[in-house]
Amino acid sequence: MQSIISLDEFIIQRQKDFPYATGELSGLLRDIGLASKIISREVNKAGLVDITGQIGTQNASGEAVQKLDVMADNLLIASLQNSGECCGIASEENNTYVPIEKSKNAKYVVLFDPLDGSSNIDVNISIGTIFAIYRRISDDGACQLEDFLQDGVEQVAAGYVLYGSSTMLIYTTGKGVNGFTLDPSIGEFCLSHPNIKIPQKGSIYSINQSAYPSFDRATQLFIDECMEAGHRFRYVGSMVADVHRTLIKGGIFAYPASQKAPEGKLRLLYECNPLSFVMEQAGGMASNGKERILELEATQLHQRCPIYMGSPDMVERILQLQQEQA
Ligand code: P6P
Repeated sequence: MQSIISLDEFIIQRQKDFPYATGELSGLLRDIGLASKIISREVNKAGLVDITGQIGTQNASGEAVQKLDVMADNLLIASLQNSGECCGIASEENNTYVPIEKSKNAKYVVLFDPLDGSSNIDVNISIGTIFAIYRRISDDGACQLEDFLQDGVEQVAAGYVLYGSSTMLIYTTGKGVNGFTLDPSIGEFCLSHPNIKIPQKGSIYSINQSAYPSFDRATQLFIDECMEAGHRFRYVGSMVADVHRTLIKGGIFAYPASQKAPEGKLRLLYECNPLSFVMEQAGGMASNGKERILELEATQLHQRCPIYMGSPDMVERILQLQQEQA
């Protein structure tokens, strides 16, 4: 039987990569993995709402039926609170950060989008959880806003879970990117995509082309070139799904600025930074059209930024066009 390496085994094996690691980061990754398994179970039965009950009602066991993104948020918070390794969290579902009192002196903070693309659940399109882990910079005691407003280059780990035809967890700790597929029959994430590397060139472009008229000239020229080159157009409308396809097959995913969204739509801290960390660790690039995403200054928890990410050849071309049009 081919040897199965579970996420837990892999994390413990790789802990040796961090000589001073005290196992706290490993514990956090395991906690996120656990929460993801439960979210996967709930997402996969979302279509059975008649059996599980309408949102806001009580299900057969008398539990309140929650919106899945609220459920995912609560699950991740509960899992991270139990871990004892996290002193605070920030998420798309909470206006401000949430200190964790019982582990207020812990070393790490976690930011996440608990269920990105959740509007796609009703039509059974893949959705995802995105997470970023930082070492706190404030002194011991309750975490501070500064712990969350760090540049993307300071991330100690980041990744995503894709709830698709299978559930996959992909993460990096700065030493490459590895992907794990959930085997529901044993309830384990198993190493399925070791050392993921994005193709240098790509022939798939993923941008909401319906917004073409409101894009800047450089982006319009880039889209024109993609069409002239005969590139394939793929756009799921779920960032984790579009970025994962880009990572595996090559190409470019972009959510540019537009007249309607001058700063773009996607959030820097818990969407763009973690996915850019993964993309760069897989040999790709991620930019806002002028600067590296991971070096953008964070001033607000929910700030947005334009993003172009994927195969270096394609990202470098849009950067060249931006420079020419500046
Ligand atoms: P649009 C989903 O709502 C999301 O936040 C991302 O997952 C996705 O990439 C983007 O919005 C899609 O936005 O404007 O193209 O529908």
